[in-house]
Amino acid sequence: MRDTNINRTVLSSLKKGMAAGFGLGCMLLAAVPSNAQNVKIKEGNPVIKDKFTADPAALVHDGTVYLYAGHDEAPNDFHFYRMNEWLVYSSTDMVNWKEHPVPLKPADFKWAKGDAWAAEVIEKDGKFYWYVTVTHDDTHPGKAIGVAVADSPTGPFKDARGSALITNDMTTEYTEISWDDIDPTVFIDDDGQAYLFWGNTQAYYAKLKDNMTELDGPIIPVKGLPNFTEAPYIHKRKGNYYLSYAYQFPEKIAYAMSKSIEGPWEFKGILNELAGNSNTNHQAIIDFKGKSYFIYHTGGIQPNGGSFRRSVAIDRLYYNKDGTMKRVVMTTEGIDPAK
Ligand code: FUB
Repeated sequence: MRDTNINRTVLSSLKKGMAAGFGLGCMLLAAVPSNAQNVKIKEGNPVIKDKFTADPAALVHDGTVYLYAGHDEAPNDFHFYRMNEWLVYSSTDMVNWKEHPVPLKPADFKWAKGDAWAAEVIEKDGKFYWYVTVTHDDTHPGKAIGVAVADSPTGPFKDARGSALITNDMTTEYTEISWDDIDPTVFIDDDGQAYLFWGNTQAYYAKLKDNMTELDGPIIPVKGLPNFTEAPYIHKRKGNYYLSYAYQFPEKIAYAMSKSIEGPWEFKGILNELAGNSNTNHQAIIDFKGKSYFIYHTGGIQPNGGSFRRSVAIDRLYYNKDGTMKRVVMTTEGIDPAK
C-alpha cells in the first residue's frame, strides 16, 4: 500500500516535472525517499484468500490439520453476519491448504433456522463430532447448539440427535439474552471425560456422556473470567488447563488458567490484541509437529474485509517457563511450513 502511494507520487511529480522542463534525474532525487525500495514480503496471512472464513476451529488427526470455519457471505453493503455453511480445509504443513466439499450447513439440522456461527470438531473412538451454533426455529427461540457426527474429519456430517443439545430456555436463569448459547468448545480430559464449554456474556460448561451427544449433569456457569464476551476455548498443556476467550467488545483474546477443568480459573491477562479491522477475533490453539499455533480471524482481506467478511490467520504461540502464554504477535507473513 505504502509503496503504491509512493509510486503514485513519483509518477505524478514526474509528469508535472517534465511538463515544467526539469530533468528526469533531478525529479527522481527530489521525489523518491532515500529508503524507498520495492520490497516483497511473504503474505501468509490470511491463510484462505479466495473466500471469507471466520471462527476457526482446528483438529489434528493422523498427521494432518483440519481447519473448520464458518463461511462469511455478507455482501459489502450488508452489515451483519450472513453465514449459510461451514467449510473444511486440510493441510500437512499448515501453509498449503486443500478445500474439501462443504461438509455441513445449518439446513442439515431440521430444527434450525440458519446461521452457521462458531463451531468445533473433536474425535472420539473413530467418530468425529461437530458442535455448532445455529439459530433455533420458533419452538425454542434464540441461538442453540447442535451436534453432527461423521466417520471422517471431512464428513459428510449429519445431525447426531435430531434436536438441539442446548437451547436458550436451558440457561435463562443466568441471563435473559437469547444469544448466550453460542460458541461451543469441546474437550476430552485424560480420564476420557468430555466437557462442553460455551457462552456469550456468561460462560457455561457441562459434562458430556460417553456418546458425546447428551449432557451428563447440570449446566454450570463459569466464574473468574473478567469481561467475558464469547468464544471460550479450552486446551491443556503440561497439567495446566487454559480457558481463552473473547474479552470486551470489540474483542481482544484473554485467558485464564487452572489446575482443574472445573476451576477455579485464575485470570492471566491479554493473549491477543484487537484485530483492529474486525470486531471479533475468535481463536483456536493447537500443537502440531512440535510447535504451538494461534489460529484466529481478522478483517484482513482488503478492500472489502471487515467485521462481517473475516479471514482466518495463523501465527505462532509461545509459552513462558511458568506455563503462562506470551502475547501473540499477529503478522502478515504468517508461519513457516510445519515440518
Ligand atoms: O461468526 C458469528 C459470531 O461472531 C461467532 O459465533 C462469534 O464467536 C463471533 O466471532
